[in-house]
Amino acid sequence: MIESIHLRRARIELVAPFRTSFGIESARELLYIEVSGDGSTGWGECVAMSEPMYSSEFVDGCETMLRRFLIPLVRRNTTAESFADSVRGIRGHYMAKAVLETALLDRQLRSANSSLGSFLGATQSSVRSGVSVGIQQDIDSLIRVVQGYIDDGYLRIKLKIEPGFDIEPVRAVRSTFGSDLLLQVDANSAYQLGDAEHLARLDAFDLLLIEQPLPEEQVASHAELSKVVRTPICLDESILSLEVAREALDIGACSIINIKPGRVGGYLEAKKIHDHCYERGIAVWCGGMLETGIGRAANLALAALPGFTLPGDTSASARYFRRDVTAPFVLKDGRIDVPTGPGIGIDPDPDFLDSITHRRDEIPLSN
Ligand code: OSB
Ligand code: MG
Repeated sequence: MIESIHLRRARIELVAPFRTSFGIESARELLYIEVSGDGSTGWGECVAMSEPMYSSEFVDGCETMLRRFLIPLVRRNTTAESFADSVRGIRGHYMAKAVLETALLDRQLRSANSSLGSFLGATQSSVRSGVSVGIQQDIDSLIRVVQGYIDDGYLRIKLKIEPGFDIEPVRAVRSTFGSDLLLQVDANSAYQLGDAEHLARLDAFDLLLIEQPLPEEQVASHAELSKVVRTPICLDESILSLEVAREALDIGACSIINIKPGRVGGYLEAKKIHDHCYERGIAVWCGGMLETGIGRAANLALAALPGFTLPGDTSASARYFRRDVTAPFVLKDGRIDVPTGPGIGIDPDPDFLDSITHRRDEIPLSN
């Protein structure tokens, strides 16, 4: 039985500013939901960023959604599954739904002494890690940053690109590190279909994939683009549900999917997308949203499912933060262990978390 729900707001500095085609982040605004009952507390971490630049969601908007529409749906006997059913009529707001569903799921799994990995169907005890490299000032800096990550042991490099920082940086990284480096790019929607010939120049560099070249809404344009560009197209922002994933694959808009549980409303939907892709033989990988240890732990459980055949953006804690809110996730031979304890399998350090928290409110349950 659920006894209480708390909403926590915190902020943590990144080790280095992270620049993408949509903006620069130097700190992560955090929203956690804590659901307690039967002696366990379940945790959810909201993936929304402070501004609506990656997607239409943003963290203050998620807080409003949670307070006004989502938390009021929770009863003492609500489960992650019944919550997912009850929010079907609410359009959008996937990141707000996901944080609460995840906290509910974590609590019920902790109470049942079952790990998120075994609940989801994980088949691997550790996962291969890639790293997402922000846009740098110049190519020399980019080469230095990539070298550092390769030295750390990352098994795959993803370069953020935008018009004006694309062909030459990719060429430089490929020629510096050689043809064995697993390399891919992420445009975060920065191009238009008219840029197809330009993007086709990336075909020369043997990339694993191009992630989300065109705007979120332009799913069909990605199918057109894929007739001009030979490099596989992977969708991130566009994939908001199993239905979109199915249709995108049906029309040839992508051949690979980046699954981010927060973007699709939670781990239950993320698993459905994985299962669908697995049946169709479509490769998936687990994306990231600069999560702290709470969100990272849950992503690692998902990334351990058998269809996650490409290294994910599931990097080590040290890639993001000087100190994480949980015990740090570390890279061992390019891999990170999947937590095995009940629920997400890890707890935050209460004193450190409190030290970065600026607000924590109990939200009364409806009955
Ligand atoms: O598009 O994958 C993305 C971070 C924030 C928002 C969107 C994206 C990203 C990343 C970094 O690429 C992923 C990570 O390391 O967590
Ligand atoms: Mg992306």
